[in-house]
Amino acid sequence: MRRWVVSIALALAASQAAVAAGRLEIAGAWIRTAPPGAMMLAGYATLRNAGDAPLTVTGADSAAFSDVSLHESVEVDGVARMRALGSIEIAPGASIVLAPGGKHLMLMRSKSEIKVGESIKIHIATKPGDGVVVDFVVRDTAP
Ligand SMILES: [Cu+2]
Repeated sequence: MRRWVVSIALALAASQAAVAAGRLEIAGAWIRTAPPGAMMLAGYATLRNAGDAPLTVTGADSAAFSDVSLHESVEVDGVARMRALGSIEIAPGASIVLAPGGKHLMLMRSKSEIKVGESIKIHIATKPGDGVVVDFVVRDTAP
């Protein structure tokens, strides 16, 4: 009887530890359409840390693209430019919005034609953890 109680307590502790670690939730994931032959596309979503420990988004990858990276649009001397972001830290309970004109996923050289309405899987890598795989829907406008 005693042993059962101990193992149940350990199982509870383990599941609580899993929740305590950073946990990424993604909403409204979409990819903006671009003219045929475009070398790059951009992906947008809201990334929320649903855990109670800090979480770092370290990058992203997808079988559908040659390269995926975290970018930010910035204005330098009145000219819109983009710069690569190494990683993004998200505090417990906080959200980061990837949206046109700001942070985004830069999707380089799609391996096949990207069509409106299609869903494309992108893996968002996190530390700690294995990250999450999210379906990004290809759309002309924000959801
Ligand atoms: Cu970019």
